[in-house]
Amino acid sequence: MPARTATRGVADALPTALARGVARLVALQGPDGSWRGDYGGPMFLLPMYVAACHVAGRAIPEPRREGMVRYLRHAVGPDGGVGLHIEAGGCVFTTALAYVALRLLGVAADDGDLARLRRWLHDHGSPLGAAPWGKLVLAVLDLYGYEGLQPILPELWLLPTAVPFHPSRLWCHCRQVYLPMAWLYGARARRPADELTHALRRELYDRPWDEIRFRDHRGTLAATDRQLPTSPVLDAANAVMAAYERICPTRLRRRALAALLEHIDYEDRVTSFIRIGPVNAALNTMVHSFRDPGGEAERRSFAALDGYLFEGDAGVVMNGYNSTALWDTAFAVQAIVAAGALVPYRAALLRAHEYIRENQVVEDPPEHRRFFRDPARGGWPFSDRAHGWPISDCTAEGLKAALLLEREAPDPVPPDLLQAAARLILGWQDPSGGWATYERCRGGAWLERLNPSGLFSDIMVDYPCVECTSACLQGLAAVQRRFPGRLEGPIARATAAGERFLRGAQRPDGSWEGSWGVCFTYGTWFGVSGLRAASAAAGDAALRRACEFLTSTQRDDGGWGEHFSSCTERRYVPDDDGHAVNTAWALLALVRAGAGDSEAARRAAAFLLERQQDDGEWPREPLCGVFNKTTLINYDNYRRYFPVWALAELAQVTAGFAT
Ligand code: LAN
Repeated sequence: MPARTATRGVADALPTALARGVARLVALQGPDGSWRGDYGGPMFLLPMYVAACHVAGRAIPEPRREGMVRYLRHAVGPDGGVGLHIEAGGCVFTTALAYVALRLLGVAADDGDLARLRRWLHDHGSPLGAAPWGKLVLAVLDLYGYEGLQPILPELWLLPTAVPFHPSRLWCHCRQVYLPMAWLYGARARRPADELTHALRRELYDRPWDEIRFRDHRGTLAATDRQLPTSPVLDAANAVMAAYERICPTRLRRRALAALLEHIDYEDRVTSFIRIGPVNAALNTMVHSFRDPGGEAERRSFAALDGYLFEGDAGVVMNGYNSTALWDTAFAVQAIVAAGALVPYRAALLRAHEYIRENQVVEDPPEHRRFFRDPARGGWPFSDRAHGWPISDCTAEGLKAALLLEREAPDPVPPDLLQAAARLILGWQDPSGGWATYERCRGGAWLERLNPSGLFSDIMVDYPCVECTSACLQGLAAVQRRFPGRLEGPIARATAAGERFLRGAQRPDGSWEGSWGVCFTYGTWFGVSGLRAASAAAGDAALRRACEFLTSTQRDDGGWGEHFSSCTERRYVPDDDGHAVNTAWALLALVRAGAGDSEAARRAAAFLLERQQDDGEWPREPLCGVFNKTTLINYDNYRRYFPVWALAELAQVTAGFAT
């Protein structure tokens, strides 16, 4: 019977594939016990770094400068523009910034790539139509007039926190980006123009600089840069703010700018100058350069910015975070342990455990309430302790990985800190039963109508999502197993509410929509895993429907390949080819939903086995990380540990599989 034989074939091949996959993973472990990888993709980051260097008058040393030029050249797409992310078609925001960055990095205006970029820019209406973040960076470089920006009012930070649109209610990434933006805008910070500035003004615009009436272009937005629906609420708010800006008393502005500086300094201090992310890392650096050129804060800023730079195959990129280390390490550990490789790779796993232990946050940020920060003790960030911002799902994955190795480790995470992690997770649960990313959701979804970015969806508040909810449920379940009787009531209540959230988020077709990966395969893996952690039985109707969704989207070759437009269109869009990472998520979901011995699971495994390279990893694929529905980001290690993890969990349930 062919199906039987095939099942045997897959089962027989699993041990070698797993051994190769695990050996490769272990070979890639860093000296500090962590895994980390390329986290590039968004195309606005590197130009912001280059702009910060220019504002500070810092030359970028070779060979780094050359690597950046190489990367920016590589980002020029077939249409001659640079996209919001490396796989997207051109948009004015990133094309204009890439152009300026290349010129600041010393490339001559008559260079072929620059000529193409210029042509693209002029065809799309010049930087006058760039998304607002682009206009701000250009304004700082004196390549755009501040009067052509929609106001970013510093005074909003002086309002009582009870005001429903107070900045403290925003998603922390949005809040921390608009904080230095408000300072730069409020202070009209501008690097003095020089010869290169004058040349750039001529190159960027299709008419003489002196003839441009920037004031008329506040609302100009090129079609390529418009990802959000138009919003009358935002238009009205902009009109009110523009009227205010004309009469704003100087003393009040001065007070507001001082308040912003206090918040900026605080963020710098509690993150060791790393900052929450790459955008405020670059912008806070600019603020320091204007405020105290050559000073200590500027020096520390650049030292920390170095951590965001990553030397990849295509050149030097600026990563979307200071590293992926905690996240990658927690997953790599779980994959290796699932593969049954604890014994042969004990030493590697113990080093990983040490990384996890040493990078748990052990103290709350000082005076955290005054600066709108949550407690952090017991949490894990995406990268490392110095970064200091714990995230709900990173905390849960750190906790799960730490618990997996606890009995092996000579110096495990103290029980008190394991429980602190659980308490932190409990405290972050939203009234909806779900979990958001860094904080509980603090504001209404209506705030999205005030989203000023033009480009990024869902940035205004921290929305509960399937991934974070599932990870938190899994983390809490692991803590409950480890400490029976401890936090029992709170964990049981949180689990029941979390389960309700997940059931409510499942779509009629059985899928879950992901927020941070592409897209329904990712979400469905988390949806299924979360329900299982909340004790849904194998025959549960929600799990059955999830399997139906997965089998209905499986390709003839056994794999799944999901196109990025799943995220923008918010429905499953198949790609032309199958992808190992999507297939791994789907296979993990099938196995956990109780369909490990199905034909679908066997065919998924056959797909993965077939695609594995001799070196044990899987080939590079289209990017499969995403944020704010619009921007792709590279999780380079996903193709190394997710297929291993999926095959390992399949091996555990495959009947007759001999270890
Ligand atoms: C990240 C990186 C990690 C990621 C996970 C932990 C993987 C996810 O499960 C939850 C969301 C989170 C924390 C996340 C959110 C958005 C981030 C911070 C990023 C994708 C890295 C860069 C991105 C950030 C928003 C980029 C700056 C752009 C803005 C629109 C502010």
